[in-house]
Amino acid sequence: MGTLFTSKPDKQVSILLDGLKSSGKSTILNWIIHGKFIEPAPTSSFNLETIVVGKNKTKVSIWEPAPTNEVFKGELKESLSAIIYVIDSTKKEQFRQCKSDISQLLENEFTKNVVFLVYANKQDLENSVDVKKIKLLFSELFMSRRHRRESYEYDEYGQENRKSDDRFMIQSCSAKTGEGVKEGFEWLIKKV
Ligand SMILES: Nc1nc2c(ncn2[C@@H]2O[C@H](COP(=O)(O)OP(=O)(O)OP(=O)(O)O)[C@@H](O)[C@H]2O)c(=O)[nH]1
Ligand SMILES: [Mg+2]
Repeated sequence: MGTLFTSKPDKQVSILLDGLKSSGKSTILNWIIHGKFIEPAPTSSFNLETIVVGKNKTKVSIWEPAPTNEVFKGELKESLSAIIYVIDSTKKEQFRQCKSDISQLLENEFTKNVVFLVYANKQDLENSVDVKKIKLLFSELFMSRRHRRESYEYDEYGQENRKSDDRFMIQSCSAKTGEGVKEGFEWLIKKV
């Protein structure tokens, strides 16, 4: 009887893989699932991949809706544990849109407790914006009072001390070479 249960995953988590068109979402997903570069076709409706990770056999479902598939994103709300948002680091003209998308995601009630990983992708390309600059531009989004809430601790006098928000990370990566993809995903899995 016991052996039947040991093969079952202990925990199940859903991750939303979001970002603007052609930012590299599917290519990153291919690295996470297959461990190598595979050229994807543009996503037309959505991609769903499931893997089991870690000693405690966490079943991870990663959903990549096509950027226009808002209805589908809505359906995910309830069960979401984490969001991965992919930025094309070569397209600085899109950064404003990316920031607005991330803000909108953070404003939702369903994202209150999610872990948030931003991949600054396409860092292998010469015209990519340096990840330090991207961190400067995007970190402020995660400093809202609500998102900071769990990042406060109190000293013995009841004084509030700010801690860095450890449910959020910006990871430099290239889905062409694979650099940084694994590091980011492993961080995320530890947090969910
Ligand atoms: N040089 C380089 N090319 C990349 C990188 N990541 C993705 N690409 C290329 O960018 C193109 C778009 O990648 P996708 O993974 O399909 O992007 P996507 O965000 O899933 O696109 P949609 O599903 O259409 O929204 C492909 O030709 C990839 O090979 C990267 O880090 N470096
Ligand atoms: Mg895609």
